[in-house]
Parts: sequence; structure tokens; C-alpha cells
Amino acid sequence: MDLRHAGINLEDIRSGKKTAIAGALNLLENRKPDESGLAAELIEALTRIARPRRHVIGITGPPGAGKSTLISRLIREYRSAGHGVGVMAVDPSSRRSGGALLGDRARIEHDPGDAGIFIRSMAAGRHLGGLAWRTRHCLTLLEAAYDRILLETTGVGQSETEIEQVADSVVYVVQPGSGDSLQFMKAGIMEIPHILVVNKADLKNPALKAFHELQGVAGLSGPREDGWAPALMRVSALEGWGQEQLVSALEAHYRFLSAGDLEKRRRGHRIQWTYLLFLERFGSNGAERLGGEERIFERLEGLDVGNPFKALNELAQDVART
Ligand SMILES: Nc1nc2c(ncn2[C@@H]2O[C@H](COP(=O)(O)OP(=O)(O)O)[C@@H](O)[C@H]2O)c(=O)[nH]1
Ligand SMILES: [Mg+2]
Repeated sequence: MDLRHAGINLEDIRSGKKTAIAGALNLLENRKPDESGLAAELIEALTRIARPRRHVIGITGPPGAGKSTLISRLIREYRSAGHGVGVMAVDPSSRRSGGALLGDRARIEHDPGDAGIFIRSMAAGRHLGGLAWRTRHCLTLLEAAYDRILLETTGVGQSETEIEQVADSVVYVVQPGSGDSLQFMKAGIMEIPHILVVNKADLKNPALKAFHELQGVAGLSGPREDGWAPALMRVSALEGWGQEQLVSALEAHYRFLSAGDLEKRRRGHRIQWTYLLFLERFGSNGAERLGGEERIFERLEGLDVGNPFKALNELAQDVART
């Protein structure tokens, strides 16, 4: 079976036809990497037609910090600047109950009739373990159809480092009045976000306090290894102010990356992705047969990882030779 027979139309995907994108997403989400070559073929084709000026933006932070509300604001900013926007929201399966400061979960607001937006929610719980490569497959699809791609993940545990492995730029949304974020920052995650947003600045004092504390942490942690100076700002996603500043900071970071390490960073992401596919297919036994994680990454450094499935085949041959 080929893509056309599977009902996949690349032209329609590229031009943002929602039914075409939804169909391709279903194919990518439901197929395991070792099932037929169809998903591999689709990824290959999508990689070829990826938008050259695309920007993949990860938005993370604790539950209730206002990420979805902020994304609704970003969508409006990007749409009025003429960008197409693809959004993927990975929801943790268990909802933490609100409290006055948290409130209820907001939906991402958008005009469903707008052809320039696509929003997909994924429950993290349903896909335990497989989430990592599924996220990448779906992002690759959005990268073919839109030039601004937003990925919402909840910043608990592993997800900060995970988002670092898929996004060009990482935004951390701070929940004022919760010590959590600060603890995270102090624990060394400061290296991950390129932009720190204290949301709910309409709440005045708690937001100001969080802002000043973060300024302190940023001052202490010194310059980042990559030379980027993290941007720190206050916004109110609810009242709708500050998001222009966030967009400017994101554009500045994209220019910074484009002039430097963007391609290198994306290649690193694909190496990571190939490794995840490898683990899915061969498990930790397979990894041991090839001499362990570090050796596999060394091997991947030398391979063309433009299409992770092709690189995976190379590794599969290595395994067959052991
Ligand atoms: N006061 C205030 N509340 C906000 C703001 N942004 C979001 N909220 C509220 O915080 C709650 C959680 O927002 P949501 O966007 O779902 O947070 P997420 O879990 O990080 O995606 C909702 O009740 C929002 O209305 C803000 O800027 N100010
Ligand atoms: Mg949310």
C-alpha cells in the first residue's frame, strides 16, 4: 500500500486542508514504528515538504499556569501577522484540582472556521512510553502545513527535558505564588527555557514577587552555554497583555538560532528521535547488543538522520550483524 492508496494527499496537507491533516495524524498516531513502511514513507515525504521558515515552540510549565490561555493569545497574534498555526497540546491524564489561583482548565480558544489553524489534543496517559515518538511524528506533520507550531506540555518531571528535545524554542510559564517553578529553576533547569513568562501579572503582588525571584535566579546562573540571554517577562493571558512582547522575544530567539545552531539543534533532535524509534523496536536488549546508548549515539552522529526511519534501518542492520 502506498500513501495515495491510504488516502494521504500531500498537496492538501501542505495547503492546510484540515481533513487531510487529521487523516495523516490518525495514520501516524496509530501505527507502531515496526508496522508497515507507511508511516515511514509519510514521515519521509513530510520531511521533504517541511516549511523552510517554520518555528517549533514548546510551551511548558505547571498545570494551571495559564499555558492554554496564553496559547489562545499567541494564536491571535500569529494569525494577524499572517502565519499559519499548528498546535499540539499534550494533556496530563490526571487533572490537579484548582484552588483559587489556578481556576479551571481553559480550552485553547480559536475560530474553528479559520483554515489557518489546526489544534490537536493528546492525552499523555493513553500513550505512556509511546508519547515521545508520537509527538515527533505529529510535529513533523504540522511542520509541513504551518510555519508556527506550538506544543503545550505540562512541566512536571521529565517533560522539561523532553520539550528541549523537540522544540526550537522553549517557553516556561511560571505560576505566581507557587514555589514549584522556582524550585525547578534552582535545580538547574534554568538552562532549558529560552524565555521565562510570569503569567497572571494581573494578580499584581504574587506575579511581581515571582518576577523578582526569577530575576535573582537568572542573575546567579550566569550566561547560557549557547550564548543566548534568556528573556524574562510578565504577561496576563487572561486580560490579554504582554503577549506581543512574548512574540517579539520568540522572533528574536528564532533569528538567533537561524544565525547559529538551528540546523545543528534540529539534527540533534532527529538523532534523539531515531534512538527512541530504536528503543521502541529493539528494546533495551537491542541497545545493549549495540554497545549501549552512548555507542548508538556515536553511530547516529555518523549517519544521515534526515529521515529517522532510514537511520533506524541502518541500526537494524547493525543489530542483525551482532
Ligand atoms: N488571573 C489570571 N488567570 C489566568 C491567567 N491566565 C490563565 N488564567 C486562568 O488560570 C486557569 C488555568 O489556565 P490554563 O490556561 O488552563 O492553564 P494551563 O493548565 O497551564 O494550560 C484558568 O482558570 C484561566 O482562566 C491570567 O493571566 N490571569
Ligand atoms: Mg492547558
